[in-house]
Amino acid sequence: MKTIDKIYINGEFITPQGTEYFDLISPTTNEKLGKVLLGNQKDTQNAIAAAKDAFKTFSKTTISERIQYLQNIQTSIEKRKEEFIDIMVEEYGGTLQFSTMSYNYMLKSFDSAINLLNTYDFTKTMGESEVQMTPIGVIGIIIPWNSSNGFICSKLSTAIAAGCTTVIKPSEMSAQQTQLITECLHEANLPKGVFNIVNGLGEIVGAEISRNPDIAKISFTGSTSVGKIIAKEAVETMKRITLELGGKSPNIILDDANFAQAIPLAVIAAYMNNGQACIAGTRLLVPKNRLEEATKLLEQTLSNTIVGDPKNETTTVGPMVSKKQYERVQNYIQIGIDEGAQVLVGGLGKPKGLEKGNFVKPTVFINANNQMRIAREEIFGPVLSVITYKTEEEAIEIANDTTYGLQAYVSSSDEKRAHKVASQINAGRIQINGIGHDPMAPFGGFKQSGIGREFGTIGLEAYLEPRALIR
Ligand code: TXE
Repeated sequence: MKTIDKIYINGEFITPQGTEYFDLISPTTNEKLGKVLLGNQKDTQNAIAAAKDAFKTFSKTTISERIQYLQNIQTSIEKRKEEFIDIMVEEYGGTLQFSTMSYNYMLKSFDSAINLLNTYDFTKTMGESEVQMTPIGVIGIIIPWNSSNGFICSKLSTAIAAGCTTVIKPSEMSAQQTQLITECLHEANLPKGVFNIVNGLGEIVGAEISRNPDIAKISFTGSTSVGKIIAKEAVETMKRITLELGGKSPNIILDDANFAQAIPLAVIAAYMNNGQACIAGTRLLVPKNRLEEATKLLEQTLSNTIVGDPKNETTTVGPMVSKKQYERVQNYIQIGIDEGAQVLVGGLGKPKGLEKGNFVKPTVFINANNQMRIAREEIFGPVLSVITYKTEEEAIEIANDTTYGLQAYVSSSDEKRAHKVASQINAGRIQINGIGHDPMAPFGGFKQSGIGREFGTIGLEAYLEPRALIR
C-alpha cells in the first residue's frame, strides 16, 4: 500500500499543509492501492508564489537553454518507460496497448516543443512595427485523469518552450502517475519554481488557481461543466484561457466507403481508452441503405473485442476509472434503452467473471436518433450510437447538430469527396479514413468543446503575448 504525502514546490518535494487523504482504488479490482495527502489553498498559494518568482528569470532564458531543459525532461522520462506504462495500467485501467501509445505521446510532446523552438520567430515585423512574442507569465495547468501524464507533458512542454512557469494540478485519482513524472521532472534540473505540482481537489486547489491574480493563463482539459466554472473565475482577473472540453464526435461513413475497413476503425474510435476519451467517435452515421451490412460488421468486430484485465496484452477494453464512472455509464445505457434505442451488443451489467472491477460491456445501440440523450451527451464510456441518414447533406447536418465540435471522422473510398464533406463539419479536428495524431497541427474545439487550440504554432502562441513596438 502506497502513501503519497509529498507535493512539489520550488524545486523540492515537501509535505503539504493539507490534512485530508484521498483513497486510491484499483479500477480492475476495487481494492485500495494507497492514499494521497491532498494539498490545500495555502499550498497552492505557495506554489503560485514560487512560479511567479521563477518567471522573473525563466522568461529571459535563451532558446537553446529551453531546448536543453526539454531534452533533459525527455531523457529522464525515457529511462522509466516500463514504470510509466505499468502505473497507468494499474492506477487508471488503461490497456497495455493504450498506455504504451500514451507513453509515446508524452515523448512526442517534447519533440514538437523542441521543433517549435527551432523554427518559431519570437520577434516579427508587422507593418512598420516590431512585434515581440513574450511569455504570458505563470500558467495554471488543470487536468483530468484520462491521460494524466500525456496532458502534463503536452501543456508543460509548450509552457517551457514559451518561457512560462507553471503550477500543475492533476486529478487526485492520478497521484501515482503524478509522483512518477514529478520524479522525472525533478531529475531534469530545471530552475527552481519553473514547475510546481499540487495534488488536491478541484474545488480547493483548482479553484485557487482559477482565482489567483498571479496566474496569467489557465490551460484546462476536462468536462465542459468545470470548464465553464473556470472561465467565469478567470475572467475576473482577465486570465487567458485554453479550454479543451468534452465531445460527441460524429463518425460519417459515406455510402462509397470500404465498410470492412471503416467499421472496425469506428469501433476503435469509439472504444479507445476504454471509451474515456474526449475524441471518442460516439455517433456512428451510417447510410440507411447499408445499415444491415454495417450491423453485421459491428457484431463481428465486437465479438473480437476483449474486455478484461488491462495487464493482459490481448485486452482491448479495460475497466472504467472509478465506480462513479461505471455507474454513470450504466445510467446512460439505461437512458438509451428507455429512449427506445435497441441494444445490438452489450447492454447493462458487468461482463461475466469481471464482477470485481468497474467493467462495462462495450455497447452498441442501433435505431438511435440524434435527439436522444445518448447521442447528445458525453457518456465517457464504451457506448456507441448508430444513427442512419439518407443523403450526404443530411449526414453533415446530423454531424453538426450538436453543442460540441472537438473531433469528427469521415470514411469514403473517394479522398476528394471525404475532403469536401470534412470541410463542412464544424469540428476542430477531422480524421479522414483513419485515426492519427499530428503534434504540429492545432487541436481544440468548436462551440462548447472549448476555447483556443493546443499544439503547433497556434498552440505555442496561446502561451505568448504580443508586444508591438511602433517605430
Ligand atoms: O472531470 P472534471 P472529472 C467528463 C466525463 C467525466 C466527467 C467528470 O464525462 O465523466 O467529465 O470527470 C478539476 N475549479 N470528462 O470529474 O470534473 C478536477 O479536480 C477548478 C471529459 O474527472 O472536469 C480535475 O483536475 N478545477 C474530459 C479537472 O478539473 C476543478 C476529461 C477535471 O475534472 C474544479 C475528463 C473547479 N471548480 C472528464 N472542479 C474530456 N473531454 O477530455 C474540478 N476541477
